[in-house]
Amino acid sequence: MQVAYRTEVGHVRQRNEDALLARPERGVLAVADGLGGHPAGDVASMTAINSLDHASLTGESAEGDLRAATQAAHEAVVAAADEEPGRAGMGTTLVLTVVAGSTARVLHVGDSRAYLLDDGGGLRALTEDHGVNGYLRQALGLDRAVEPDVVEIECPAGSRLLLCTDGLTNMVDDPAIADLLGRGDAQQACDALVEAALANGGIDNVTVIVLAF
Ligand SMILES: [Mn+2]
Repeated sequence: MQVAYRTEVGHVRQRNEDALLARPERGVLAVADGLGGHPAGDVASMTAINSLDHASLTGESAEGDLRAATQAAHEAVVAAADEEPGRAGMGTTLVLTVVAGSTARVLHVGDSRAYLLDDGGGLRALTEDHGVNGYLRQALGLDRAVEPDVVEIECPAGSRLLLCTDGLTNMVDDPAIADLLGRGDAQQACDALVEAALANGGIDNVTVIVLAF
């Protein structure tokens, strides 16, 4: 498995409120998007990512382990929000995957997404948005229960798994994502996706992780 990742602030935003976790040696990868319009989105996404990094997840982690780690990350964001008045209401999306061999479990909360590109070029969405950024039905850190969706998928040789924030999907449509995700090696595909988001306006932070099987 080959892994590439990249995050960019884009052309408009002052800060990058996206964060990512890349522990390919453990088979653990994630992206998080601090909520636009909320204070301290960068603190929220980084707090969630740091919590997940310390959750002892591996590629073998079961669905219950992913849910428990996500609940802990949610509680960490809530606790961080309580530390300073300026952080009230902060939150973050999450897409988390653990990979062992050709099997991946994907968990998500919010409107960051995962896609699988098969070796024939077919693109399949693995996530269904929980609302849109700023109007999310659920996100880590908000004052409501978090009920992540979890799927388990097979990633055959030649397939590619994409994790990304809405800074990609609001700028690049699915047919273009399918085309760019299949290009070159994992790093070339990752760069092509990020550069397309920037070329199309780059109005939001953009974060992309590509896993090539
Ligand atoms: Mn975003």
